[in-house]
Amino acid sequence: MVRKPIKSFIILHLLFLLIAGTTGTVYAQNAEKIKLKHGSHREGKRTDAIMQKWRGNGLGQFIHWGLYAIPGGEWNGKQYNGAAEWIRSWNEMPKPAYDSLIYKFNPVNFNADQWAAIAKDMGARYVTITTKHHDGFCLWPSKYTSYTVANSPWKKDIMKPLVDAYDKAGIDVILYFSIMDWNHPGWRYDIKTRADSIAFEGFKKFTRNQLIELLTMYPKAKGLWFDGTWDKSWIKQAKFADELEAEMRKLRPGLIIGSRFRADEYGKRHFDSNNVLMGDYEQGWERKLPNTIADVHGNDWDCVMTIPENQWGYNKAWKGHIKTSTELIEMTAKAVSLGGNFVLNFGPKGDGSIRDQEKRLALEIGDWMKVNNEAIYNCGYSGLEKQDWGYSTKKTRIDKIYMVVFNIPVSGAYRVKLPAKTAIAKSYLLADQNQVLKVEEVHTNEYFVYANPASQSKPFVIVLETKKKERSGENNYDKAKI
Ligand code: FHN
Repeated sequence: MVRKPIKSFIILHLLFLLIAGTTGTVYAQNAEKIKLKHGSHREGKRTDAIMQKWRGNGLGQFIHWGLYAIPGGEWNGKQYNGAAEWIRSWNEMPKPAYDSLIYKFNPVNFNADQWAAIAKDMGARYVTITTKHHDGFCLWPSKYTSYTVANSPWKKDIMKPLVDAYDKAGIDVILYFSIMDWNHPGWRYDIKTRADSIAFEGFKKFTRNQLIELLTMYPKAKGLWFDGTWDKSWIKQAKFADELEAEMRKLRPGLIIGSRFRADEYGKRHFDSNNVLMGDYEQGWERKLPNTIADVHGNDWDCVMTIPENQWGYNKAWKGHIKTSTELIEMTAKAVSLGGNFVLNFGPKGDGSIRDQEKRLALEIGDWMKVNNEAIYNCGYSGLEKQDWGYSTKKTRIDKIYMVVFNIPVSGAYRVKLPAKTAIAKSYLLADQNQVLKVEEVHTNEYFVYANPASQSKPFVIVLETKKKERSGENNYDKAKI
């Protein structure tokens, strides 16, 4: 009788310590937080429908297209290995020669519907297109500079047909925009003198005008993908960039902006001085993927990837390692398994056509996606321990786990460790749901799923339908231990 109140007291006391401990930590963390005017304005992921759609896209396409596609990495008969879209910055390339490429921009084979069809067949659900790369050449007829398509032999807007064609194909468009602009007289790497400061003020107005112009001209675009924001000059513009971001978001509610746009007042980029992500998703995964879920800190993210080693714009000579479709599919599966999207870059030629190798890869990826996209679209981190056979993904709010298999175990037995209180209800091949697979529980919550390895030459997907585990379910191994 006397022991009951004591027990309750202890429980209450423990509960108090627990709550006090937790909130204590929160207060401590808050106390340590730096007061920021221009840091992140949100903690945690966006929850609106537009962002949820973006999150579930899984696979995207990147397009780098501009004047650099005309030389394609070659100048004066010599092929250079650097990234083709950077050719203007090379010593060998005289700047006036590059800038006058505008008079050669006449992509007679450009067909926006064909580009969109290639992306659609590949299974891309969004596309990020360079409206303006570092060279400053605009693929839309901006009224704020003469360095645009309007003054090329082509004369016509490139962005409008692209936005319309991709949108018609059901592919969301994101506008790539380089803040760094080698063509604008006011742009500076750094601001060291009063003259720099005056020049850069003009450049800031120009940048703001162009961004508002883009959002106004292409209202179907879902977001902006910023680049060239690493220079000291831009990093010093925390207030301006923060206000501009707010202005753009007000103009276009739901607009998606990654973490590469602005720095906080201490010059911190991507993550502010309190380590909170700035923008709607992490944009730091360029030509690399995270390895574990811990690497992405609970944020949305996408990975942009080149097919060759480091060429974004069209380079006539693709040297070094060129990725295979299987590698690219594996990167897609890995990205989705870690809660991100995978965005594959294409660099169309100067005449507007897409190189054959890119078309072939897109087709191969598309063939795979047609059978297996259920494991990619609207999927994310499964919570399962990584196994050597490949990557697992999971649909949100549905009890299905997808095992995307890249390495077939010689035994034909695929190890799966499920969370506590979860069991496998049924397992089958995604490509052939009639092939129900044998499942064996070998330890508590640890299973072997058996699939016939001989018939598969491409990556394939095993589906696990899961259910709540019934209490009585002991397995042979556990019995042996008793
Ligand atoms: O310098 C650019 C590069 O040319 C390319 O556009 C990539 C794409 O993510 N971004 C920059 C490098 O980070």
